[in-house]
Amino acid sequence: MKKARCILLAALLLAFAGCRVGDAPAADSYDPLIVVGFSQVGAESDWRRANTQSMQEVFTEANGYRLIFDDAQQKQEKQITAIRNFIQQGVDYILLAPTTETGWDTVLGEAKDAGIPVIIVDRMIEVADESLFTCWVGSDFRKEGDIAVAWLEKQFSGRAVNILHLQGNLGSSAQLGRTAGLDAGLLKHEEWTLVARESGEFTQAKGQEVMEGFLQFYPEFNVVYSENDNMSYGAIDALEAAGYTPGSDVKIISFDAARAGLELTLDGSINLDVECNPLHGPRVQALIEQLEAGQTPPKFTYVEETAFDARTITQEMIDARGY
Ligand code: GYE
Repeated sequence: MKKARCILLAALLLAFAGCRVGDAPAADSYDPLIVVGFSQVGAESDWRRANTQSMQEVFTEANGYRLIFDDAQQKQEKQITAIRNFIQQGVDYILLAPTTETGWDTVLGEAKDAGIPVIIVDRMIEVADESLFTCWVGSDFRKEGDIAVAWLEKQFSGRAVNILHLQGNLGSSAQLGRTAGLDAGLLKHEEWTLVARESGEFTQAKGQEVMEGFLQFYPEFNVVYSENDNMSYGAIDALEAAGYTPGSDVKIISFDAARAGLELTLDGSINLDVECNPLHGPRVQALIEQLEAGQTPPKFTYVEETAFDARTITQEMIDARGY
């Protein structure tokens, strides 16, 4: 039995011990639910919203859980505060979708001292001591970058590639992996040039703003490598307003494969959308069930992913997806 329930049970027993006949404790003072505190990055993208929804759908009272949800608005300090609050509340599990990879050692040390297992979701963390978290489930972001680069190689086969690069939040695994994939491609191909690179913070508004800035300074490009769909939506708007035809005179590579991203792929504005699956709720639930049963789940679970090419995508493929 986990800590929150133990504390509640102890309180209940004390209440029984001290009360007179007729002083029955409140029926709900023993909490049979598994209490999970989830520190979410924010609500910056379609991916993120689908991820939040997936977690909220699974961690319900009907399923035996009480979910304490915290939106950190893309700020690591807010996540650290949220984790400290979860520790104070004596939750059974802490779920963390981390903003950045580094900076977690102290607060996760506090969770460990309190005996609360920590499950990392989506992005990865870098800590000196890996016993600070129980397990992780998420995507192989470097592999996603490699998929995009392999597509570019095939598409351009030796012709000049001039790339405008919209990065995600700097220091997040999704940014680091997707950028590392592109950097490896740039090293391998001397006919590829990185024209400009800047973070669009994974949002549509910032993606548009950064692309508008690029367009003022860099007229020579034929590829936009945008590290998520929302930035791609913004970039496409900026390109169209400047008279370009995204998907045709500029190839657009995007990541996530959210519904709206796939619709833009179907209509040809995005040329390749590399999948990043946000439906982690059931995966995390399975990990908790294993822990509750006294088993040791795998330390790292990578989700299988694919990519959608504008030339082969169909409406049925879009409809078959849950987000
Ligand atoms: O690609 C982006 C989101 O960490 C995989 O974060 C996630 C990324 C996703 O904001 O849209």
